[in-house]
Amino acid sequence: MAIGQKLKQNAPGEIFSWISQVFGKEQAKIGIYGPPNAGKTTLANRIVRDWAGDVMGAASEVPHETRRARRKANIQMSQDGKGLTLDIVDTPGIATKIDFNDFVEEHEMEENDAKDRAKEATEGVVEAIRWLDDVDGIILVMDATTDPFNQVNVTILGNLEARRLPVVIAANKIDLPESSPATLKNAFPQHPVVPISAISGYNIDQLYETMVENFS
Ligand SMILES: Nc1nc2c(ncn2[C@@H]2O[C@H](COP(=O)(O)OP(=O)(O)OP(=O)(O)O)[C@@H](O)[C@H]2O)c(=O)[nH]1
Ligand SMILES: [Mg+2]
Repeated sequence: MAIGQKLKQNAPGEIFSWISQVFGKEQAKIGIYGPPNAGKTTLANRIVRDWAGDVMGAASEVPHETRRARRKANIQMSQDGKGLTLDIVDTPGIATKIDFNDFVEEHEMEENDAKDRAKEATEGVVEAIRWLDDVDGIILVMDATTDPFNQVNVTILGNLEARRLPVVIAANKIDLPESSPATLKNAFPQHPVVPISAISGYNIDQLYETMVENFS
């Protein structure tokens, strides 16, 4: 089909995305999802630093550090001559139970701070789920030292499969001796699983390659 013909058939909003595809600069809005503390923000920071020299947000060993979704637009990624322009959305950790007592007992927080954090974390879960309506693909970050068949992973994956959203699973924290990326690969053979260490950057190029392959 001639270019003029194609342009005439499309609404103006679609033209940019079509031109982008023709010239190999695809555009995708990618949500980084997963349970609290899996390393989502650490990974988002690495992607944003590697490709835009910027930072996304604070990472912390206390769960529910990210309680509002954060977005960085126009991250230009290229791998093996293929280009992809990403909007990255770092989402709050999705949990099935949020109890302020856990912050008091396990992280020595003041009761009022813990209650505020629990309330914001609950709102964060709702916000993360809402963002599913507005993304083109997902990086699902799992902690490779924990059981992959937890309720959060299984629920998120079920939701993504129903929406037919492409997903890449990042099996994170493989720098830790107790990690088992093979367990994650065996658990989810229907999806690409890339073992990484977001903190050290180990195998991160493999993740970028898999992102370009699956999200282009
Ligand atoms: N050993 C190791 N620790 C990691 C790695 N990635 C992240 N962490 C640590 O795990 C903790 C949680 O990291 P975050 O990036 O805040 O995790 P998150 O998924 O964004 O957490 P929430 O925002 O609370 O949902 C921090 O202490 C990080 O330093 C990794 O690859 N290896
Ligand atoms: Mg976070």
